Amino acid sequence: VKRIVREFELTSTEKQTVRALSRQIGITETTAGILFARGMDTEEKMRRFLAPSRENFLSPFLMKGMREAAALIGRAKEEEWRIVVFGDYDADGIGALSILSRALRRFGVEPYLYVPERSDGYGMNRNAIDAIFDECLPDLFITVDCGISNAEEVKYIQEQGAYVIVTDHHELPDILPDCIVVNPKLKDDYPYDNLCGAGVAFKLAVALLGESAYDLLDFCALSTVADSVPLLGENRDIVAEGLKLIQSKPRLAFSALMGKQTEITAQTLAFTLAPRINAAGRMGNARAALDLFTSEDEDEILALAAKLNEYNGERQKLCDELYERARARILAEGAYENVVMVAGEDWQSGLVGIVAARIAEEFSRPALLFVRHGDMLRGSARSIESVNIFDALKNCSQYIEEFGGHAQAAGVNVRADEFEHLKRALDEYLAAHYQREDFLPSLCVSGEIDGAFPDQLAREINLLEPFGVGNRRPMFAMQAGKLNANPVKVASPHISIDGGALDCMYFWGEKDLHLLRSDVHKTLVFECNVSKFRGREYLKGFVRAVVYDGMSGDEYSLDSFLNEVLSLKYAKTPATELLSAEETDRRIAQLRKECAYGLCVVSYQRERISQFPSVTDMAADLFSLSSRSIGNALLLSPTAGSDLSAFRHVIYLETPPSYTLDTGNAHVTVCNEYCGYERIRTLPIGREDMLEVFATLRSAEGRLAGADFAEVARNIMPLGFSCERVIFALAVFEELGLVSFANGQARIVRGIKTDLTHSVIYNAACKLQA
Ligand SMILES: [Mn+2]
Repeated sequence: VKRIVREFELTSTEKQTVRALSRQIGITETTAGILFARGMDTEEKMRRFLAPSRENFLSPFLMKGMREAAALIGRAKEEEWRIVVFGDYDADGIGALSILSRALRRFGVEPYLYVPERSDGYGMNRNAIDAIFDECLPDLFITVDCGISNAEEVKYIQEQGAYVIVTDHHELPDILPDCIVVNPKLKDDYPYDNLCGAGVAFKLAVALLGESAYDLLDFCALSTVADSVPLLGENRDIVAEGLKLIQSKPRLAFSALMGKQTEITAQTLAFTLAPRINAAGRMGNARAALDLFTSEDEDEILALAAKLNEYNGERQKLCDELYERARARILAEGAYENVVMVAGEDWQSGLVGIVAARIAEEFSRPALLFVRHGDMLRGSARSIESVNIFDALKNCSQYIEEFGGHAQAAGVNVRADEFEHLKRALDEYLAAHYQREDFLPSLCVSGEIDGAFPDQLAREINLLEPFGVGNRRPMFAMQAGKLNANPVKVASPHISIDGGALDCMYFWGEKDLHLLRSDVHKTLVFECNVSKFRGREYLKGFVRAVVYDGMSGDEYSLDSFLNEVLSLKYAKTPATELLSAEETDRRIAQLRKECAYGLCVVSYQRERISQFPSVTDMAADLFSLSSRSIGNALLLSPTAGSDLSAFRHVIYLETPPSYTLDTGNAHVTVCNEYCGYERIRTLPIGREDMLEVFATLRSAEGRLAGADFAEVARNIMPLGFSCERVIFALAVFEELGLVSFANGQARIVRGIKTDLTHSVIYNAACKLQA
């Protein structure tokens, strides 16, 4: 079950403030509310946010150490020192290297650039320093996007007679390097702490060159988005200005990476450009990305961009494989704790972070993926928004050799023999410090829309761009009943929803098609976009999720009956344990008390639930599970063939019409006191009964329209049969080839000779009636 949470709830005083601000600025109250919730609580802050600009840039000299750094570089130029810039292998580090190297060259010094590869580890290390001294005997080391934790290495460099300037943005360790340090997180007059490494390098570039360094903002924008720092404050100004630059005249390196994409937004930076730059480092060739961004040779740029595209394709493929392998192992080992932890022998260490993020989202819990190196496990932790994994690790540090990172992501090294201890400790810590709701997959909405989507609001949303961390594109909720939903074309997994208040697209919405079309009450969670076509503006919704309210129960009875009938086609017989209602109820209560994961309760009738006190407080999913998290779930009227194989317990509240669900190795329990197919059991299905329906259907040909058999039955209600009879007959006749169903229309196929006993559904139904 997915949870809908509101981005903000305003008190009545806040509402008044927001209303006043919305009038002063001339924006809708909804937009003003969103801005208010994101920290813009005065007119000035709101106006500044709505018009991001270089005018808002802060002076680099407010940053501690900046003047000294610029002065030392000035001296280095005078005295013709050899300078090394030492960076990092990710898109932030590469961007920072590109910015500072270009700025230095323009300033009049030619730097030697060093980018470590992932296998060397993050930050400075002695091997790299030795190699650099061997190669060019530098007089000045400048770090970008790293160095703040390298007090020892800095000392080591100084001992060899070179100066060091550390520029970084990471959290300050207890012991700072004893050299010139530029880091916005230092206590200084610089009011904004959230620049990325490239942002700090950009500030140094401005300190050296003044505003002529602004043509490097494209690199800075890319790194800012890639490093997942919040897109508020100065970062927002940087990204907005960088995007303008890329939109007006993209650098060849950028346009080559973008391929056919012409529209560029913060999303393009995040999902097209940054992954390609990062792919180079992940595939063990960060140097290629650096060369791409520092080269002036057109042919070389095109060749390197092609190479990065190739790396990215390879990276995607390897990630998909690693994900499948990790997921298979997780399911085999069972994911029943508040944390998902798994280790592999030959997994690629450059990819485990990406896959951990995917696993964390799918299972809606923090995920830690490790690669084994001898007795050590080196891994990446990724968390869900509501859980601070860094604090959790800190509290379990007695089982950890080494870790570092922040609330959402961390690197972790543990001894192999501490793996289980760490897992248990994390599980217990998370259970003690978080609520159950924190682990439910949630959707954050900024407002509720009923009726048409306001045009002004839609246009204002565009003013909130660029979107990213800390400033998400707002999602809205809309209540809906039965919807006109169809695949965009035959066999497409994408769904379009027409009519109603707003035309919507739902990518990969196939799984919810049944729910969308049925009468039950549900909530659509969607984003709204304005696009221009031939001078006209069009509003379109993009559905991100459909959430069944878990309550309404009587309107889907025909859809549910159709599911029951269709399930007869695929009967299996798993080993089951039969229990009385009382025993079933006790079992469920016990399992739920023991663990929040791994139990799926299945019922074919909503009304049944009131007979089991152990489940009445559970929110239900209808037709199919809305999440893959394996949290304890209640599933109503499951679609035939639904995959429940990840659960360890599946409990039916009634004898099901057939065992059609994929329960894998789960322990299957059935309450045999109730019947889950009462309607099939009492349906008139004698030969004569069936022929009667068939004759009538034949005479009604041309009127047999509907999205599925349940809807066809509803549409021809006046024919004098119950809908259940029509649904059952259509399903049987279709199986026998007497009815074909396509494009929302059932047709009678003539000239077929067959017999009812050739229908699996029919035979199964007869058996249920016997
Ligand atoms: Mn960084």
